[in-house]
Amino acid sequence: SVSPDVIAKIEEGYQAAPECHSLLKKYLTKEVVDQLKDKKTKLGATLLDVIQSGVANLDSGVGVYAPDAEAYTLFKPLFDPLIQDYHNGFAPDAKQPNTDLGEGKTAGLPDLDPEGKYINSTRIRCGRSLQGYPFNPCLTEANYLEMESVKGIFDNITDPELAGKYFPLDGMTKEVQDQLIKDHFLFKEGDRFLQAANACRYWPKGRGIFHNNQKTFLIWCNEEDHLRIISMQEGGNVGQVLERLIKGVKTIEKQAPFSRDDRLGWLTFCPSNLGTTVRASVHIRLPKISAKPDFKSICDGLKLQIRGIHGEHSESEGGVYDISNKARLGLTEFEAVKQMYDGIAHLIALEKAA
Ligand code: ADP
Ligand code: CIR
Repeated sequence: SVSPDVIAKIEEGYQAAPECHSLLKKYLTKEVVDQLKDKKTKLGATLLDVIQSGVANLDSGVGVYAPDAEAYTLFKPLFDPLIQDYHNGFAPDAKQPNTDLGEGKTAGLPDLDPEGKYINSTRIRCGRSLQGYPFNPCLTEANYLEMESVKGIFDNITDPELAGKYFPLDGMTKEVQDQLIKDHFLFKEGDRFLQAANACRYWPKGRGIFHNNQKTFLIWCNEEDHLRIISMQEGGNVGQVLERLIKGVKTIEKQAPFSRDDRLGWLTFCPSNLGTTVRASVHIRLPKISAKPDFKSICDGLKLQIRGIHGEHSESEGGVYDISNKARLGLTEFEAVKQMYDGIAHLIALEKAA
């Protein structure tokens, strides 16, 4: 059973949240606390593991993480309404459609900015969890090291466009690491949301990055998710970026079994990434419309999310915004990319007209 000490912390966490605007705050009601505070997953995770990041970081947008796959069902009374809110109304009885990455459809996504006036770069990423392993807070040091051995798969990536090398974080010079972060290729270090979720233990062990020579195809190992598979390049050619991602995902999934849930699709540590796990983004300059007070609500209406130039929780610099699809669950991978594509086409048309 759950120790009185942990229950006290859960109750304190509930009390401590009044001035914040996270989805955790919105859905962690007294009833939910009372219903869930005594529960433990088979691996021993409690409601405290779910909520502690959002309790420690009152500026969280979401505020919860799933310590293991079972948490999504055991702590349903918290996760279900939160998932429904984040993912555009995905109801408790809704089901993620079958995977459709968009093979054969990428020609329908011609360059969004052929003159190169607005878009600096385009990136599409997806996450995957290795079957048989829980998420960060439940992983042991030995697990991290075993899981990093997926790097063996990376040696079998022979397509000349994708082939590259794995660089472990452990032993990487600070200089190389900082440059990779600055250039938007590598995950940052010391994310306080992940740290408070117990997701950075044994760092940098088991963490690393694979990339091809051109750094247009990259795979993150054991940061927030077991794997993040990324395709990116300069300019606005979304079709090309997606084409490369599809090639990469298909190569890797032939060699590693990934965790998929019938209802929630591909499983991830953060509920905001469930389903397709796809975040398709552009780094874009829209000086006229982004200066207007209704810019955020226009993006909301187009189901787009705005981030700063160094990713989540960072600020815009030089008028460049990271704009992506917000929802990842309840639609196909191709539809998630298309949501970004259509929304950005609309924003560019507004900018031209302004
Ligand atoms: P994720 O996209 O994996 O959820 P972040 O929002 O933290 O995580 O972004 C990770 C990195 O990817 C950051 O350095 C961010 O600037 C970079 N990035 C995101 N979108 C683009 C893009 N369209 N072009 C270039 N870099 C990008
Ligand atoms: C937060 O709640 O702000 C962090 N835990 C990150 C949540 C993921 N954000 C998102 O919008 N996909």
